[in-house]
Amino acid sequence: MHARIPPGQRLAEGFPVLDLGILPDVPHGDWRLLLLGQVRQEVELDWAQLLALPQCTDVSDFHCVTHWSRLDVAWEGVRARDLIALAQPLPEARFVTLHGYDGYTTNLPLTALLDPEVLVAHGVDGGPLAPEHGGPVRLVVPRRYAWKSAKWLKAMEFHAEDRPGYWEVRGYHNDADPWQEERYA
Ligand SMILES: Nc1nc2c(c(=O)[nH]1)N[C@H]1C(S)=C(S)[C@@H](COP(=O)(O)O)O[C@H]1N2
Ligand SMILES: [Mo]
Repeated sequence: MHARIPPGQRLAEGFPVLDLGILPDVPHGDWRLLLLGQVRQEVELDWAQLLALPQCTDVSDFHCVTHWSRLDVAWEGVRARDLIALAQPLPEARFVTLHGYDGYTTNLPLTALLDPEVLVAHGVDGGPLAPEHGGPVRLVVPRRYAWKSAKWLKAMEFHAEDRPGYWEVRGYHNDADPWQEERYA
């Protein structure tokens, strides 16, 4: 039998909020997403342009490194890979820094973001994404601990080299696979 919850995790009550404690005020009309760095085509996308792209829903589990998990979260948004295709990363662009409007950053290999489960999400569980959960728009990376799922997504920056993000420079594991318990480096 397969365990449903990764080692060291327990089910959360409700949907906890975890972040640096800075709640950026990003009205939908002011929200922009930039794709920049090692790309053929820099992209700047607004709310209407995001909604005009193919939308999808993906149900996945959400695992925070502080030991809570939330199962069967239905995220709604655009596949990250569809956005990345617009920017056409250069062959040397193997890593991505995700930037939030609160100044937060986290890093992932480009290949991790091309997984069809990875969404640039604006909805959750049938409603809009609340500001405290990263609204108007956040990243969702189901196969990694939740600190890789940048809230208030502002930019995706493509690099040749890996650049550790906010928690990664403070001792968190670079890869963050919950099933391997990759919590701290
Ligand atoms: N921009 C931004 N994104 C962030 C964070 C943050 O502080 N700022 N915290 C991360 C952490 S540690 C977790 S566990 C999840 C929590 O998401 P939630 O508040 O929607 O549960 O957001 C992640 N994304
Ligand atoms: Mo977290």
